[in-house]
Amino acid sequence: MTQRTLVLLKPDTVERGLVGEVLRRFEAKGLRIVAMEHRTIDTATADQHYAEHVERDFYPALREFVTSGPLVSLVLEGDSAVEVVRALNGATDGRKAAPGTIRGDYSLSNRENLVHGSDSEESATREIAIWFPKL
Ligand code: 3AN
Repeated sequence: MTQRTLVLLKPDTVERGLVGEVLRRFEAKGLRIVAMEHRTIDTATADQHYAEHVERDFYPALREFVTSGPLVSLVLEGDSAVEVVRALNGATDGRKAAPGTIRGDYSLSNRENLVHGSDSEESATREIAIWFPKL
């Protein structure tokens, strides 16, 4: 089942020079990049993207972080792309994520956890419309 999913390489990935390494993993898995952009987002875009988390106690710090510098947004396409990207990303908390996953290998935080991947096909559709309205 070919799917598309929205991926963010968050500001920590860019800051740490890990964009190439993270993209390499997605591409090596067989996922295809169908759109990609390097940009710094404003708080309105962050609130839209994280609409389900805006009221959570951790959100102010998360918003501060995702707007703190450039990130890379992209759309990946492939068989079961939503689930496959989440498996490659690993658990939300980098301290608990399994070795071999992106977060498990490179993150020691549950906020600065390098990557975002849509959590369902519905979320992917919603998020792709926010980040790449022309797709
Ligand atoms: P995931 O990105 O693994 O789908 P979500 O959707 O539960 O995780 O959370 C969205 C983002 O919010 C995470 N990527 C992480 O940056 C941040 N986050 C989630 N839970 C916490 C927490 N308890 N403390 C700080 N940041 C969190």
